[in-house]
Amino acid sequence: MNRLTIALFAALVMTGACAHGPRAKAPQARPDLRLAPALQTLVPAPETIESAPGPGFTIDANTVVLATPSQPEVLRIAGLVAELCRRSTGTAPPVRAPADVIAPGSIQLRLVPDEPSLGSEGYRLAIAHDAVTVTAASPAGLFYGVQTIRQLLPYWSEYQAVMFTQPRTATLPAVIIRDRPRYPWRGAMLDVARHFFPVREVKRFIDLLALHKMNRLHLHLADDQGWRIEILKRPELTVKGAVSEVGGGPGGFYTQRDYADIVQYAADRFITIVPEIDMPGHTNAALESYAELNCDGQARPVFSGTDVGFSALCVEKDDTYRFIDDVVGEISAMTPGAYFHAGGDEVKTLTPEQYRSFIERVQTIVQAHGKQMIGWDEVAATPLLPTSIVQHWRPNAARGELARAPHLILSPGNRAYLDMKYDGDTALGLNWAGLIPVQTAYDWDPATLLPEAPGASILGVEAPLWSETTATIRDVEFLVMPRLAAIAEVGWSVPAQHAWTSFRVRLGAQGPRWTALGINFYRAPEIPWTSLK
Ligand code: TNX
Repeated sequence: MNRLTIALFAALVMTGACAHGPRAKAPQARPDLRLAPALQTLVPAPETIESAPGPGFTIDANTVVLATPSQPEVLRIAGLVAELCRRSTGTAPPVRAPADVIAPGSIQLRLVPDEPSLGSEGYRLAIAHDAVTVTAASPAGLFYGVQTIRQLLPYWSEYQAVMFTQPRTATLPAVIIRDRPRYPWRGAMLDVARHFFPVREVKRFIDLLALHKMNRLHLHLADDQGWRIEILKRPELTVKGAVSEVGGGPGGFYTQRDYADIVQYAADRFITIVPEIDMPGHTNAALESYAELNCDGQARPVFSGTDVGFSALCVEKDDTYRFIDDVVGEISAMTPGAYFHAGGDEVKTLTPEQYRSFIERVQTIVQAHGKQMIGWDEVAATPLLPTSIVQHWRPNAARGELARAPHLILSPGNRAYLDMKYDGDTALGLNWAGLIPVQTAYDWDPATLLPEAPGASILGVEAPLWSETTATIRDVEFLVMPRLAAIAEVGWSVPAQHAWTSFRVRLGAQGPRWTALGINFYRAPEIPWTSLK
């Protein structure tokens, strides 16, 4: 078998080294050019790909999908495979129970819980002439294997209502892929407070994460401009606190039913929702709704600007902690994931002592409701429980404090902030952390970003989208894509596969797929976008 890495192959394609690059090093193994389409369509890059002999697997009218009927999750994922086949060829293959011998023409999903080498999210995808097998130790691993198959299928498999005049066939290349994520935390954040996004738009955002094997969606559910989640014990939050947004638009909020719908949609794609209620600052919407949360007992007026740092809950009052207990309690009860994000950023009106004792109290409340507390990197100044997580965002945050954090999520503002402009001409977005062209979002290593922090403390990466300048999901998509794909690869792919020359080609190959999905992505001029045929 001819083994090679994506990085090697793409570097060869880019430089033309194979044929005529005088300064190019001789390749170790001769690349098998039949692999080109497979290698160039996968983002994030898998751990290893081996070319397999033979012509690949053709999906046609005889194809069947095999899944064990007693495993409902596997059966559900088999349904996704059948749907992808239908969109690729016009014919949906039946889903059947596997027999003892692998039937020719089958795509089989195999759950092998005692296969330790695959890890809890890894998979093995073997594509041969007569069969395709996805093997994983968990349903999540099978799902990621299916996302890989999806990126190997023609772009038109992203159109939902395909109707071909003649049934087509689609051929998957003969390969063996072994793949698993580098980090367990591969997330994005959507700020639904500065501008509100209805449930169907949040689902669209979730779809982008799923396509890139990301597994956390952090929802920034409250800020100065709006409170976005129904709390039954505190109804004024959504009566008074939800009716505005940046620029004075109507705002909005998720009912608890809406939230459950989002949680389920995400869970179906192996994505954990991480709810955030930012406190003690960024709380004007709460201070509008309940006068007793203010030290002077006066409710605050609605705010639809973009300043930060002016609002704070009254940290000396018991009312405040009763309020926090109600909010954390209801949200935690609705959230199956292990985390509650308590914000903690940009507090300019409290003393360091007030801030520290507030965070310690909140941490205890979060723990009492069975969750791990996450806080923005300002919370690293507070003694934290061993379960607590610090989300690094300020490029100049105190390194010593971060090194002591029990766990870290990396969202460096100058790399991972999806709301920064691409370049000086970008109309949307901010620039306080600098301009972030695609290569800047891509070319960094979580393992060396904070040299003082122990490697084991790093859970992974998260890309936040703050929505001061994005009023619709179309605006969000423009800032997020393609940089979300860059951060996804930083979080998923092993360092040996990390290479800009490879990534930009594979990214360019997403153009037709993203177009078919209707994504309003930024056509970064440095990316060789494949045109739609
Ligand atoms: C800083 S990042 C903030 C947000 C803003 C963002 C804009 C963080 C923890 N706080 O309040 O929306 O910058 O980029």
